[in-house]
Amino acid sequence: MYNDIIEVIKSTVVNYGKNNKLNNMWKEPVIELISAQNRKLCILKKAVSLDHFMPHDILPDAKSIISFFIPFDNRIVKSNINGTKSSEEWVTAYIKTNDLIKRINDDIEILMDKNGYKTGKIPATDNFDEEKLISNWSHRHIAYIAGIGTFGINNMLITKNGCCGRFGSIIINYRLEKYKEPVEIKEKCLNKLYGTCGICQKKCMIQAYENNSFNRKKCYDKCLENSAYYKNIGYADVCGKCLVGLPCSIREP
Ligand code: B12
Ligand code: SF4
Ligand code: SF4
Repeated sequence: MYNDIIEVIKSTVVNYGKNNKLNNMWKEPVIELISAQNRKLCILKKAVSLDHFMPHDILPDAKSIISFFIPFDNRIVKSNINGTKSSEEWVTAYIKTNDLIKRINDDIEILMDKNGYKTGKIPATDNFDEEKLISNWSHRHIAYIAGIGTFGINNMLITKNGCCGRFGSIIINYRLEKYKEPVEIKEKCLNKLYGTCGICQKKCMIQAYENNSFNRKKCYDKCLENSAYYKNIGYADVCGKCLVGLPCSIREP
């Protein structure tokens, strides 16, 4: 079953791209499975908020969490470097990847259903409080716990394929025979490691990272500006200027 889960996610990415003629929009996904009883999950209430769900709040009989990262192709990342607006490619990648994640969730549900198991599905985004701008399910904190990456000073989770891409997570009541032993994942952000770099924060044209704290509201306003500008393509509250042209954009720095 483990292999089937990995295969379903990988093939959904490839087939969705082909069927929608998306010209290699994504690289191969990074996937990890952790136990729904993983002790590290207790950081969620502290690091995110007391309102953060636990796996059993989504699926009462939760046994495992599938965490995955879908990296954008280099072409999408490069397209967003210049200009003050997000590129059309970045906007399209956001819309299509959210839809792809929905498809992956559905395909995993079909696989689980066929084998007599249940699935708890979570959307890629838009599951956040409009006032606090915080979600009750943080995909990247789950990915951090699953060992997929570490947080950069731009808040992004940096994976072995960089930070440009999108995360998803799915809860299932299928238990693996054995989960990977938790390993301490090596810090990837150059600023956290050596006090150097810091390019990401300087890229923000509205100074959302001022005074060592992140101004979510300012950032959201910028994302809404892009969303209004590109409304003919679809809904995309994006920006991403502080993710591109960095040593950690497409690979581990
Ligand atoms: C709400 C939200 C927003 C809000 C608020 C963002 C924010 N930083 O809080 C707004 C609308 C402004 C926004 C903007 C963007 N978002 Co957004 N957003 C979300 C959403 C829905 C929830 C995030 C959340 O609630 N986080 C909880 C808060 C408390 O934590 P945090 O902001 O992540 O900050 C933590 C880290 O910095 C962490 N941290 C730092 N160091 C360390 C070390 C350790 C050990 C630990 C445990 C934690 C830690 O501590 C902070 C608190 O815990 C997620 C989807 C989801 N449901 O997960 C996407 C998501 C986070 N967004 C994403 C992206 C890409 C963006 C944008 C680039 C827009 C774009 N697509 O072009 C910008 C970037 C803004 C930024 N620099 O943070 C991606 C992130 C991809 C990645 N590589 O990490 C996500 C995961 C969507 C997805 N499905 O992939 N977003
Ligand atoms: S650009 Fe540099 S400082 Fe910013 S997150 Fe990446 S490695 Fe860290
Ligand atoms: S996403 Fe844009 S507005 Fe938000 S912090 Fe990054 S560069 Fe600034």
